[in-house]
Amino acid sequence: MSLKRSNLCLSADVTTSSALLRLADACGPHIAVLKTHADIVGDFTARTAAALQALAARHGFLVFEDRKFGDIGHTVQMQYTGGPLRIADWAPITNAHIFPGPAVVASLEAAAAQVVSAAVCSRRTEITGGDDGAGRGDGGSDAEPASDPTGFFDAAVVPPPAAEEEYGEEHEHEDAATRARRAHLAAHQIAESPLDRSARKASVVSIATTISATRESLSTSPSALAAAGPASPESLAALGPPPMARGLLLLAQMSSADNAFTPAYTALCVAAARKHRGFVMGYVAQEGLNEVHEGEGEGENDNFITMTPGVALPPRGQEEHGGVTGDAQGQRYNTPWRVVVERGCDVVIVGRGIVNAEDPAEEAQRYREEAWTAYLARVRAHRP
Ligand code: 5BU
Repeated sequence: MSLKRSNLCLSADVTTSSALLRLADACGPHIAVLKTHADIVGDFTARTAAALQALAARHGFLVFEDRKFGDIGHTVQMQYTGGPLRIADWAPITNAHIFPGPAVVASLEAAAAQVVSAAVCSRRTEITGGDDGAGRGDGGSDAEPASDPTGFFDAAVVPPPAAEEEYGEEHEHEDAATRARRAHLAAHQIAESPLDRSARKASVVSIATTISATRESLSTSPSALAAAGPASPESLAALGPPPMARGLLLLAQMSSADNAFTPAYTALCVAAARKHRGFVMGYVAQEGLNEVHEGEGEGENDNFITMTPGVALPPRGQEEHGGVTGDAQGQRYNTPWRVVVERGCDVVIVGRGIVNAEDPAEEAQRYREEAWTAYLARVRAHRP
């Protein structure tokens, strides 16, 4: 965030892969996070995910799949790691409700740990084995995406012909990542998806299993910032690809009118977050929920990030007419200043305000400036 001077999350609520990738590429320089609803993208495949990861590494943003898990632990594990979307493979951030009980958090955490360790382990195996992936992953930029986002599919993930020829239906020809993934699926009794099978048939080498390994750093913690100051190609390159880590946001409050979230429920979310500080990175909420204790020995301070949807600015040039208050379907909007300075939120989530703009990149820049100005104002006033 500080490197890019951005606390903006773009909610890329579009229905095709090409629109998603085009938006991600155009707005990428202005955003810290890109939020997806993969299940509204009609042609979302592992290729879309891989292309998204390539863009995330190139522009230095994190991908947040707004899946809103809410089921028993066993089911959410399968939804997170399997099915047609394989969210855990490509989304460093996702979110969950805790209305089924706090076990949902522990279950997602265990699934994430397994996916991360399988990917890191398989990648290490590949590197040790000296495959052509050496030098990728940790800051590498193999298969540099083409400038046309729709062309990313081919450039980013389709392996060279030699690999295609080697690749067949037989499992013994699988690469290490695929074997690890298969073992993981077997351990969870999750069937290989049709997407996998067709991908294998099409000789696109284990896309779903190696995406993370090739597009995320093997490190599970962020690189130290190599440079301060505005983002530049050099400083972003020094940052490297996103670390191979997974984090969870708890849905503690919602933006929609007359929702059923009560203060008592929000308090349960805070309690669950505190029990899982290594996995829960924060909340989707309408206000900051951190408790900071003055002085030593007063208990562990909270350091959770608050990401806030329901944010919109008045149309450019019409600022004096006041803000947009909502849509016709219960959404309620606040300005970046209101949520960041007055309510203590950290990251503003903006969807239609940017997506429907004539020039989404220009509008993203406007939101970014407003939100970052508000963030600096709050931080400089030493407010939590
Ligand atoms: P909008 O176009 O800026 O209204 O989109 C907001 C996005 O944030 C959209 O993807 C919602 O699903 C998401 N959202 C929300 O609007 N309010 C909430 O409380 C939560 C998520 Br949680």
